[in-house]
Amino acid sequence: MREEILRHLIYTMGKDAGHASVYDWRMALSFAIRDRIVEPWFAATKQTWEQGHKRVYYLSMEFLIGRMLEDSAINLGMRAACREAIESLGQDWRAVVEDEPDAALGNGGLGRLAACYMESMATLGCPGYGYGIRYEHGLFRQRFEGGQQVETPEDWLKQRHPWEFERPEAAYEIGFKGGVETRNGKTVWVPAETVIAEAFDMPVIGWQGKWANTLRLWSAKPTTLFDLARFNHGDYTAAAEPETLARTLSRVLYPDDTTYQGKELRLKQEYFLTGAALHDIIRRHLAGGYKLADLAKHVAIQMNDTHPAIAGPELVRILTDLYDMPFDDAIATAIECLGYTNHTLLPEALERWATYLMGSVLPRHMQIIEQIDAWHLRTNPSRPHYVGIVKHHEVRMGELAFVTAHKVNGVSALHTELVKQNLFPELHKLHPDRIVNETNGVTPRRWLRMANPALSHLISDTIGEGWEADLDRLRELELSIEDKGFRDAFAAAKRVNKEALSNWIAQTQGVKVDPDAIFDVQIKRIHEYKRQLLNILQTIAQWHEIRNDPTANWQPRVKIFGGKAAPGYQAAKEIIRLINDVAAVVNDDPYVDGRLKIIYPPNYNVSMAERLIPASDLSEQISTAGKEASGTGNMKFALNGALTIGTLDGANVEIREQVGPENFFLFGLTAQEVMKHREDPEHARHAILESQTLQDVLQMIAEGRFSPDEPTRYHGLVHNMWHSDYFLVASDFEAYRESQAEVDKTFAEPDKWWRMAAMNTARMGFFSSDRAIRGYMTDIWGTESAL
Ligand code: DL6
Repeated sequence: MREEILRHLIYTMGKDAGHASVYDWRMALSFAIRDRIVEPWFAATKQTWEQGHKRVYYLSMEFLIGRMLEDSAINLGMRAACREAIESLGQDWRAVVEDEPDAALGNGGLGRLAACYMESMATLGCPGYGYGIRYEHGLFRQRFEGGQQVETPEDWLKQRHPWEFERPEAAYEIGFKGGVETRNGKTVWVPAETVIAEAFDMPVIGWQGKWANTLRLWSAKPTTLFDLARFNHGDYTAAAEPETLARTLSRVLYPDDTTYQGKELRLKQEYFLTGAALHDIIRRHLAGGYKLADLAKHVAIQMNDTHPAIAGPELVRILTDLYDMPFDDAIATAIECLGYTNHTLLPEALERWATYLMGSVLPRHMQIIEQIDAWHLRTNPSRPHYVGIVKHHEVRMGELAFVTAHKVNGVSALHTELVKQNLFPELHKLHPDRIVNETNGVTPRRWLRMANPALSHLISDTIGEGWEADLDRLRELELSIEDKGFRDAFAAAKRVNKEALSNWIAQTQGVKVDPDAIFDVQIKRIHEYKRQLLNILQTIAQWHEIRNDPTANWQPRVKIFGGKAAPGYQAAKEIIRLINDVAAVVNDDPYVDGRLKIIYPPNYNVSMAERLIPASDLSEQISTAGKEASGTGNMKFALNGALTIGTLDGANVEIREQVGPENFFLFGLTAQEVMKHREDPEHARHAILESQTLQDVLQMIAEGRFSPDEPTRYHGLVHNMWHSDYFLVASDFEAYRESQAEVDKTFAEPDKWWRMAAMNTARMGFFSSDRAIRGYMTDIWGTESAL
């Protein structure tokens, strides 16, 4: 490795060791690692061609991959060798690893799931491609100014990206707008605008380097580079217009995962990805010498949420308009190929496009959508009149995805039931075998082996090697849990991580925290349904109690928050500000004397999660029941030995079943109770009147205790708590507080706590993304491992 790093430093980076920066060393190391990936990558691609394996195509607007260097080294079994080599060259391993910017090509859970699934597909030898967009700017960077979120553009591509290969030969023309004509009896879409989608490939290497797949990201380029006539007339800005317009398509990731905005650019991005992917899929299929009638034998296409749901109409268009397949055969082929994963029930997140917009941006697709809708009604005459793809001048993308897919899946057992009962009840009745459940999973390679070396070593020392690819084996740890030596070692591993995190907090946030305190962590997007507000209200209550009785034996706590709010989401931004305002008061309060600290490091991202999760004692999964489709952070925490305080929501339900109810702090209303509660328009007022503590907390906020410079700052928030409180913060407040008291009590009994924590790690095998991908392979894709 040392030689290879030096070779790349000199011949790829053009630097000598005496003048190289950390960046140069990181690049040289990355290229040296990448070299080792290329061979298994070629071999896997070759085998897939030669043996005619069915390929899976995972279409997603988001792939939140984070950093690649250490992850790749681990999967190749080369972390130690890389570290040794780079240190022998006088470089600091962590500094080199941490020099890599996060590839933040996603908002949150949906995008991170796509990244975990790519890694698991490679680990399991499931031949496949991920298709996404190579956003020039990923999710915005977050700063705090006066406690308020400020967004600045993210620019991960400012530096060279060593993990990708540009493929100028893999480029497709993608059209928009224009009209539909009939020429020689054939329907022809004549677009008015075109751009080029150019491929950039990243190899995705599986565990132990046995298989590698491709993540193919599309970048937009203009069809006409330059308007020379305008340039010659001196109109330089206008001359560059075609280029600027085209590049806009892959310029930025939409920074909102919970509200659908109906923006033309977003629809264009969705079609840009989907159109390019489908052309590529068909080209590869035909190049393999197969017939289009056999497409579904060789191709499975997964739509990650409705964002690529234009895939159904696009595939029908390609098959009918370009290859003359009759409509009925085309729709049957499309359905056989396509699967649709639903990731949310939130009505505001369900995509619906105005028919005028769809008809103007994709006129031929609009016709085909209507044709599919009519075909579906014709073949399902009992379909109620209010059900359908096109209703009230809108195209409902959920219904479109449902109708054009042979399987529709939810992402946790509870969520899948709610998809059946509440989201698509009528379509479910018509197609009772279509909806299936595939509970989410996370890759243990990144989220345990890489992020938590201390615990990983303990696991390997206890049960031997190999658990990374067979996570159910963690159950073997249960045999050691009665052993005090093992529990001490488990606690010691956590302590190492907590010390490292405390040092990082001191360096970056300038706050000293006690590593013996409970590290209580809520990291995720800021949203009302995720209820960071409930957490901070309980924190205020705790602060108030400490102040009232400063000499009591309080269990020290560090409350850690992390997460971004969508730039236009005012209510979420107000919660961020409140957390920061409360932190400013609590952290400096001499009465508290360090027993309660609130830390909110800005710009939460994948690499921050890798730092925080292994050091956490308590995982906050406190969404209003029925709102969180699954969650995946909840899995990462429990796997790393944090105990969960949570509601019966999303995958929390299954986590609790797996780890045992005695190893989980449950509180709050169930999804059914939530619906019942909402029937009472006064639910918030009643709940507040029943809790003196909550009244006191709201009173303090309203009086400006945390915003002395502007006492009225949170009047709106407090008013909303009394009079609306859609997410039932007040109704769950007392139950949450009691559960938090139980956490304190349990933490004070280390023997009990570490038994519970170790039990969590031991019983989380089910949540490996390998199990999830195996489920997709059998239930949805009909594919087998090529290994
Ligand atoms: O399935 C991945 C992830 C789930 O774990 C989260 O519970 C869910 O909120 C998220 N969904 C989305 C889509 N839009 N919204 N909201 O990001 O998917």
